[in-house]
Amino acid sequence: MTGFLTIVVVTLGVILLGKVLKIFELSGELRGADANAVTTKDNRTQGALVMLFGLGFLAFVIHQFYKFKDMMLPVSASEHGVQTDMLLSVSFWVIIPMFFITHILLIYFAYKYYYRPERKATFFAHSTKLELIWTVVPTVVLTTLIVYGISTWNKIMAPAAEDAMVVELYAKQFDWTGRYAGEDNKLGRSGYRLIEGANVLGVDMTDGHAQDDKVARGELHLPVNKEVSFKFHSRDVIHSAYMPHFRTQMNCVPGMTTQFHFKPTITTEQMRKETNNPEFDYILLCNKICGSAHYNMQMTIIVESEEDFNKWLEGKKTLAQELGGADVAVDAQPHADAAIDAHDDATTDSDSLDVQHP
Ligand SMILES: [Cu+2]
Repeated sequence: MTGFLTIVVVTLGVILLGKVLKIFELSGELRGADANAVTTKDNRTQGALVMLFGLGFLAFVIHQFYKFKDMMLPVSASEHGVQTDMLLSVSFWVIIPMFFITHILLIYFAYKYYYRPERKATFFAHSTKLELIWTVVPTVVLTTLIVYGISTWNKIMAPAAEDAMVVELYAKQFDWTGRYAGEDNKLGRSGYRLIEGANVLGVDMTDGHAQDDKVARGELHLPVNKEVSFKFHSRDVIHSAYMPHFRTQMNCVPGMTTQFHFKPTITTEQMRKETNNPEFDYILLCNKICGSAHYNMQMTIIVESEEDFNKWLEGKKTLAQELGGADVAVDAQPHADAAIDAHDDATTDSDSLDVQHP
C-alpha cells in the first residue's frame, strides 16, 4: 500500500511540476518575453553546473580509489606476476594522470568559454604543429606500451622449463581435482570415456605414465620456487582456472588440453605475515559462469617448502595403488581413442593410444 501511495504522490508531483512550468512559460509570453530564448545568464549557469558536476565526478573517482584500495590483491606470489603487475602499473601511470588532465581541461573550458554573443571564436583551418603533436605523442606512447606488452607476453608464455613439475587441473561441475605427474613427471593419458567407478578423471590405467600419478582433492600443494607446468582439462563445460594471487587464469575446455606454467615465490606462511592475516590462503577459483554452484567451485592452494611438499606428496597413494594399476578394467568402447585428450605435448597423438580390452 505504501508503495502504491508513493507512486501516486510522485506521479502527482511530476504533473504539478509540469503545470507550474507551463504557468511560468505563459506568464513570460504575457510579458512579451520568449520563454525558449537562451540568455547569457542561462549559458553561465550551465557552464557553472558542468564545472560543479565535473568536479563532483572527479571527487567521486578519487573517493572510490581510497574506498576500495583494500580490495587490491597483495604483492604477486609468482615470478611472472611481478612482470604483469609492472606492466599494469606502467599503463596506469600513463592513463590516470591523462584522465585527470583531460577531464579538468574539459570541465574548465566548458565553464570558461560559455557562449556570449559579443565574443567570436578564433577560426583557423590547419596547424601542422598541432597535428604533429597529437599524432606523434600518442604514437610513441602507445608503441612503447605495445612493444613492452608483447615482450612481457613472450617471456611469460615461453615454453616451460624441462624440469617443471607437471600438474593436471581437472575441472568439472562443480569442483577441482589436481593430478601430480609423479616420479616420471609425465601424466598418464586420459579421456572422458574412461571415466568409471573410482577412476573419476578417466585416466588410462594401461598407460605406464599413469601408474605413479597422484590425485589431490580439496587442497593443492605447491613447492615454493619451483616451476609448475599446469595442464588444464574439463569434463563438462568451459571452466576457467583462476589463481588471482599468482596472476594466473586459463580456460579449461572439454576435449582439449590448455596449459600455463609459473613459479610460486612466496609460501602461504610468508604471505600470511605479508598480509597481516593469519587466516590467509591462496585460492583457485572458477572464473567462467559454469552453472548453479559456479560460485562455490574453489580449491585452497598451499605453497610450502620443497621438503614439506615432498612429505605431503609422499603421503598420497599413487593411482596404481588407488585403482589397481594396469589390471584395472578399462571400459574401452570401439571409438574410445577419439575420446582421449592429447596430453603433455603435440606428439601425444590420440590415435596412438592403445586401449587394452579387458
Ligand atoms: Cu566452473
